[in-house]
Amino acid sequence: MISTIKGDITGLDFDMIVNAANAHFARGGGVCGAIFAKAGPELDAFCAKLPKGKAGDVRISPAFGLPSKAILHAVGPIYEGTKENAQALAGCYWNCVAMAYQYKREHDLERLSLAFPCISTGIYGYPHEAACDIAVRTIRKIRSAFPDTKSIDIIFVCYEQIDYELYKKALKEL
Ligand code: AR6
Repeated sequence: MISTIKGDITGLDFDMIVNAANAHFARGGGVCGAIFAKAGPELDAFCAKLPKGKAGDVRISPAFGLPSKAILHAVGPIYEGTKENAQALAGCYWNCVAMAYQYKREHDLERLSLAFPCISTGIYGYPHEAACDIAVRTIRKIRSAFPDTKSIDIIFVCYEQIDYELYKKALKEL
């Protein structure tokens, strides 16, 4: 199942949530700030030990004070309008599904819910429509290349009305 809802990703109970992270995996603003605030200082301590990444990279951490099983920290690209930006954003979605699938297998789970925020569309300035298109296309692509990943339910959690409208439309067209 692929769905979209409007809301705060930290206020709902998903098996895994994705953080729109920075390359240092440090506490930031936006959804990153909200996740760190609710997860608590143990998340700062854990993330401080992670190796620095680049756009497209994803690291996993426990969820600490959040109800989820784990957090995936995806480094979105800072928007400059390049092809590399688009590839890195697609990489975030692809790598998150791949890591969630690996976690699901390791923990012998039948299904797993994976909630994404609209990575890069806030502080990092990615245009909403282009980012939505990349997110939905990448999820479709990995599900068709690796049908077993359909056991992961994808939820696009939109904080802003503009994103919610875009995702509703894109998912209807699937
Ligand atoms: N739940 C869901 N989505 C949210 C929430 C929330 N609680 N709060 C904001 N959003 P942003 P970026 C949406 O700026 O553009 C941080 O400082 C927001 O409306 O959080 O990837 C990091 O540490 C937007 O649609 O992330 C990095 O330095 C989306 O989340 C940098 O910002 C992403 O906006 C990353 O910038």
